[in-house]
Amino acid sequence: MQDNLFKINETEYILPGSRACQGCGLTLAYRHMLKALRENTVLTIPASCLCVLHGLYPITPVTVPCLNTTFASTAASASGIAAGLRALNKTDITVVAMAGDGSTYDMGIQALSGAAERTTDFIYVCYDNEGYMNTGTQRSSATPMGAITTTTPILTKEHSKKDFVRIMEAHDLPYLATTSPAYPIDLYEKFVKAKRIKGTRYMHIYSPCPPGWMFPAKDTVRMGQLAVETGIVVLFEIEDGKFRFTGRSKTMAERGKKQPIINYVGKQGRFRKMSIEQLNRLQAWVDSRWNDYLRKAEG
Ligand SMILES: Cc1ncc(C[n+]2csc(CCOP(=O)(O)OP(=O)(O)O)c2C)c(N)n1
Ligand code: SF4
Repeated sequence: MQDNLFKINETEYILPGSRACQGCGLTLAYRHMLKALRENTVLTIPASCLCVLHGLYPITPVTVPCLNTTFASTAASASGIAAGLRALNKTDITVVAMAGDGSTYDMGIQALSGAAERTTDFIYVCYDNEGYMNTGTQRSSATPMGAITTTTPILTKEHSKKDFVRIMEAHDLPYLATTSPAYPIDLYEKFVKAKRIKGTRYMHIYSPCPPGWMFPAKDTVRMGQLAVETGIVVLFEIEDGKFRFTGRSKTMAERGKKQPIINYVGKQGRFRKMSIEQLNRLQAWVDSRWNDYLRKAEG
């Protein structure tokens, strides 16, 4: 993939006036995702920060049609839309189901897994802000070990983040990619590619969240960059079974270098009660995954 700022679609699909927080990583990613997918896109979303961003009918800053659904039925809802469009012989419309990590990792996994096994034709997007953020930062199975949430108020989260991307990898999808709003061109190009492919495509967006992760709103992009530079977030794509690093992660893999995880967790208030033992465990978790991906890239 070639970095080229000039080929990004100039049309805006989110107009000024969204109700998301200042510095929201999801909003930044969503803007570039819609630029890549363009007009002929129909969305289905459950309750979430994304739902709040969309606002209440008839006032919304988003210019593509969207169906609100329930958490557990997000992928089933997309399957229904895809079947309806097929019946109408409308083959040029991209169906997108988009949900947070709480909705995806915890509540929507069974409908998503079923649809993926049937290779239903839609793009599933999980924006991972590592908690139930819309309702005030409750713990999800995507919350990293050592983070404070409102449902882990005294002690930090003890268990490691569920590696949901690997669960989706096991479905042998035609296309799967991880992205970050801190690298918008990488994100844009992956969505352009996903749009062209048929079957179930899975896109993961790591979305820094200033209030939930407790960092200043101005630092969203830097936080996204640090996640990648420390290797806790890895940018890659798998197309027809072939794994490849992309963007900054590719450069890091080539140079054999990544930053220590303290450079990332030390900048977020949610990790302020993390013990040294947890920090070491998190570093070991990051190193182990990074080495697995290096092996995968070698083939
Ligand atoms: C069945 C049900 N339970 C609880 C809620 C309340 N609720 C609305 S949004 C939300 C959080 C969703 O978390 P996530 O999917 O991670 O998305 P985010 O809020 O982080 O965008 C919850 C619990 C609901 N709408 N429906
Ligand atoms: S809580 Fe986080 S994810 Fe939700 S709108 Fe605010 S910044 Fe975005």
